[in-house]
Amino acid sequence: RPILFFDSGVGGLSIVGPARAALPDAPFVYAADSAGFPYGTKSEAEIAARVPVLLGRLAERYRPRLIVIACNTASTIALPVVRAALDLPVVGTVPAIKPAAALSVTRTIGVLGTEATVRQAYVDDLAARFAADCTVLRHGSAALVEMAEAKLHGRTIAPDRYAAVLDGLFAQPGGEAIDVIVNACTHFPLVAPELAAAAGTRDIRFVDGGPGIARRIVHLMHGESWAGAGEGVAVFTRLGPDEQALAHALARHGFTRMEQL
Ligand code: DGN
Repeated sequence: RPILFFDSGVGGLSIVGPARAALPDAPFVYAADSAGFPYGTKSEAEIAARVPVLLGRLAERYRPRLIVIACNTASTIALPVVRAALDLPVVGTVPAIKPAAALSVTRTIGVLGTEATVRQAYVDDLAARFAADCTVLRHGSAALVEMAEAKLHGRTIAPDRYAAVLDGLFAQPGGEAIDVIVNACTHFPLVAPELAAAAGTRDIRFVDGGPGIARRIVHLMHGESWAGAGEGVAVFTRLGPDEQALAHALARHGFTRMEQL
């Protein structure tokens, strides 16, 4: 039985990377709600209604041992509803504010996510619990999600568009002092080199939830063994030419079969 990863688009691949490195023999299913993409501009009610239904159907079809919601937007909004609806372990992805607070020297942290994620009370709670002595500035960017998707489709994006996204943090009052940025959307580590280049001469460290989630998965899967060789299936809620165009990027992550839900 596989480990199932879920995101609205290709962002969850940034979680799959470290997870696969930690558990190379485990079979993985990657599920993308391409018909519902993007989540960042949807309402809380829409996301809370949509995600548990899709995960229920996916759980029925693929019988996973574990579900990883590899999407900050869906996790910060729908994690409790999903856990209540499903009878299997569910790991969520939430903004890596705790590791960011451990790293920040200036005690000023930037949180870069979708518009939906950055306005969640969940983020206030994380900031209050783990970064109480820090200034936590937030910026929601739908554009950066689209840019990461475009990159995986093999399209080129002008570098100044990345700089414009980061300015959404740096241009805020106090933003000049930011020394750590939380990539609080799973799409964003996919454009890590572009973001680092856009930060220019600023000394910024970027953190995300991937490594922590990989450790959590290893912990939950402790003692499980797999006979196979880590085969991967990618499943989409809509499987058109746009999704087919991702075949290369998916194959690089070990997903060699594509299916429609
Ligand atoms: N990758 C998702 C996240 O981590 O929030 C959301 C992307 C989107 O659908 N806008």
